Amino acid sequence: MSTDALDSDPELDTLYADFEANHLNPLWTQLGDLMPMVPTSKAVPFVWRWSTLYPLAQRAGDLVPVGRGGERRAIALANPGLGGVPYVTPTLWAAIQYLGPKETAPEHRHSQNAFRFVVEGEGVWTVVNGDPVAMCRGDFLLTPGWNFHGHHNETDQPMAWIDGLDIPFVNYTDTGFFEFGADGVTDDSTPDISRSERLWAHPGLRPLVGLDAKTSSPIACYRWKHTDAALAEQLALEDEGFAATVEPGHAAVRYTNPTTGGDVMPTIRAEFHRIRAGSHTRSRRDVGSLVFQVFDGKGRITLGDQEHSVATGDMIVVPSWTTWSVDTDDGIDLFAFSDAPIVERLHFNRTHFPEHA
Ligand code: GTQ
Ligand code: FE2
Repeated sequence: MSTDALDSDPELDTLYADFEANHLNPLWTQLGDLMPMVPTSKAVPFVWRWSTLYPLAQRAGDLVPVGRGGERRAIALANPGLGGVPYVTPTLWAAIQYLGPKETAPEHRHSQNAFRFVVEGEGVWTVVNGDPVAMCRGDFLLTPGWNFHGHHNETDQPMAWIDGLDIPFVNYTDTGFFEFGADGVTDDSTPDISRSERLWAHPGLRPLVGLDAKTSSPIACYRWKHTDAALAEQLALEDEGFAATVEPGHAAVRYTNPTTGGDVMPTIRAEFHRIRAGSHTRSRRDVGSLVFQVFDGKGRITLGDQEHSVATGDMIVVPSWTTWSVDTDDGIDLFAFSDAPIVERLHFNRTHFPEHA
């Protein structure tokens, strides 16, 4: 049926008006928007510079107190395509969080799953269910849903880090709960290693008190020395002629839940990629959205048909089905997180490798 021939039919106009009056909406006038041929995100590819993010967080630190009610001095990356909502993609939240000298962000818990990644600085402990966890450069920390957590800065220096959460997904699905906890933190001690790590973070060794499969990883913090060593060894093995890298000059690891071997949390995947000087990644696009933070080094990331030079701290969003690749003259370390666990669990995952490059 062609709809064009019916365009100036007054009876049809009345039908559409009656649809509207009765809260009905026809498929045929909007099929392309409702069911596009390929994922067509409203989110756009975009880069936030650390040199922009950090000074703005610092100014917030000077002007805005942190405490009960507002809860966190966190400033969300708002994707320019999403109409001003504080979402980096339709499913993911990314923010820079800043805590001044001796400041405390009070305890609370929520359904939303959260992680922290530290690109520079130290001196903050995040207390997760009463377990103080030191935050240091290169560390990847978890706060899975419904765990009480608060943050406190023990030092005379401010500290900033990035947060990733599934806030947009939880809002879209109306699945979120939230509770306030202690006004301070329940344990203000400052151990180098958390109890969670002492129990769980020994390679390939599982405590017999924890043989049940857990929804989220029980490892509160994945320390930089382990991530760095894993990547360095992949590249060293490649040099020695052994198959260890995902592609030439590209070492990569995924953070996993040791009780399942799967992703660290039900909604968020996290990985770390190291690309050797003079190497590049193969162009690809995937269903689901992806965010990078440059941890070290510099390079270029191509997003669709646009190339961006990026350096330490910069954050990059790759919306669903956007072709991307990275190349570097000097070598680059990239932290990455995505909504892949949601996409894969629902069997919507697809990957496409465009020919060329
Ligand atoms: O640190 O608990 O960026 O609850 C957003 C929500 C951080 C946090 C965010 C949060 C937190
Ligand atoms: Fe929180």
